[in-house]
Amino acid sequence: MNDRSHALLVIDMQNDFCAGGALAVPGGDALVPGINAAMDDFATVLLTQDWHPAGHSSFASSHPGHAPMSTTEMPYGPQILWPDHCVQGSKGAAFHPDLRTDGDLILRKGFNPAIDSYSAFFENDHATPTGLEGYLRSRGIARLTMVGLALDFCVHFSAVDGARLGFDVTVRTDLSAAIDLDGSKDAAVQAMRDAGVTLA
Ligand code: VGL
Ligand code: ZN
Repeated sequence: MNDRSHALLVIDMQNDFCAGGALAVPGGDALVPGINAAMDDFATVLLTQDWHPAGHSSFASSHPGHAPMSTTEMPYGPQILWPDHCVQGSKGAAFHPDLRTDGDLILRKGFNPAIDSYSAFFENDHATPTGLEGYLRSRGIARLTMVGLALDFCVHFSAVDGARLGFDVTVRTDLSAAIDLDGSKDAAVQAMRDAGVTLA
């Protein structure tokens, strides 16, 4: 493959989502060699990085009395409260040390203190754009293959938003892993299928 209109989007392959991290996704580390190899197949490689300020509103620690993995109501809808993770500049926010980071773009998201951002396209209000759509369109990219973490959160919402925006989206489920909170993996797979995402 060397189709310039087809990009690889590597989502949140960061220490906090890997073994020993604050929000470790089972099987996260094991994806690194396959993702590095997949980068050779694409003319354009983009990476995202979850990038929260300390005290972010998605952290349970910012909501006294709320346990990690509980859900609260935010002005933009329900929000799962996570353990503190991917704090800007921390080791946990850095990419996995073995991940290739020689891609064209690193897109940071989740830096707005008041709004979480699972999707690479929109914050969790589903309205505030990250700018990725414009970047892709201005570079003539129409097809996206997505890999990384977590299948049921950031990959899921990025894939659904990408498909809704008209991109041809494939998720490599062999190069992605799920947190799987209360059936979130099955629900994410269904939502991606319903949105027209190809699961490979
Ligand atoms: C993610 C939960 C919180 C992800 C990011 O990358 O899927 N999940 N922040
Ligand atoms: Zn996050």
